[in-house]
Amino acid sequence: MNPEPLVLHEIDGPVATLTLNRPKALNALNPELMDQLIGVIADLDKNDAVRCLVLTGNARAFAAGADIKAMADSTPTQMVKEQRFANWSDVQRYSKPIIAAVSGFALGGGCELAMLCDIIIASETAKFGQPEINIGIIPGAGGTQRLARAIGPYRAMELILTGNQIDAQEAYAAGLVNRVVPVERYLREAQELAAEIAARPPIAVRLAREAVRYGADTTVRDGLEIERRNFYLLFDSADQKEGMHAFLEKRKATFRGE
Ligand code: DAK
Repeated sequence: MNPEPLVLHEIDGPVATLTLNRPKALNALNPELMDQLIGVIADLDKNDAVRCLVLTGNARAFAAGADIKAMADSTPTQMVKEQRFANWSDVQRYSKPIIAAVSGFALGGGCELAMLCDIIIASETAKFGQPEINIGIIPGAGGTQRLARAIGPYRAMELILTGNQIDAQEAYAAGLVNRVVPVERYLREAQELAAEIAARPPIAVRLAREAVRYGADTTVRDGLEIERRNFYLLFDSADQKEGMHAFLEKRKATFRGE
């Protein structure tokens, strides 16, 4: 019998929900789980019917970080040979937006995984932090960079040097999360937002996302260049013609992703 998948997924219309499934280990992110996660994202990317993804854990934990047991006795040579962690950035590589629906712990690699997503919806019980310092390491999947860009270098520095956690409201005030909702609602809220995005023209969604993402990593000047090119490119899409003519004809547009 096959073991239970470490990442479950279900598709509801244009929205796919991916659930990290190691609840007993607070969804600690071991290499097998990350391989499965990237595999599911890559498969869904090829499915044109799916337009937006939601990534979640459970009420107690989104993910409490990379699996400490799996790396405690590792050597640098082993990590190089196995290309350990090399696939983490693939979470961002594919074309569809991903909304993180976070409840409970999002720590270390768990916080970094949430930050690899495009939007973060938090339950009131969510806790974010980069506690790596407490186990003798530093963040390795973007914590020192993405967190500093999201909440500012001073607040990020405090979190990274102390390893302390912040709650959902603090994360919201700092700009790390989009919305904070009651724990009964966080997943539904993310799925509803995903359905809203999924109703938009997919190629425009894709190129808008790409422009925002590239822009976050480059100069304003280069970012503006990418924005302008992507803008021009959209005039080759049927959805642009449909969107603008539907507006002029005072009717609702039907987007086909072409
Ligand atoms: N790894 C492995 N197991 C974990 C875990 C983790 N990160 N977090 C929790 N668990 C396991 C616990 O060992 C425990 O297992 P059993 O003892 O029951 O077998 C079970 O989950 C429940 O945890 P606790 O008993 O500790 O539950 P509590 O409610 O008392 O505490 C806690 C919850 C979240 C405060 C605590 O579990 C905790 O402090 N966990 C560790 C948090 C942490 O230090 N996270 C950072 C890990 S380092 C990179 C990519 C990523 C990374 C690095 C590089 N590259 C791309 C290069 C990421 C690194 C990290 O995330």
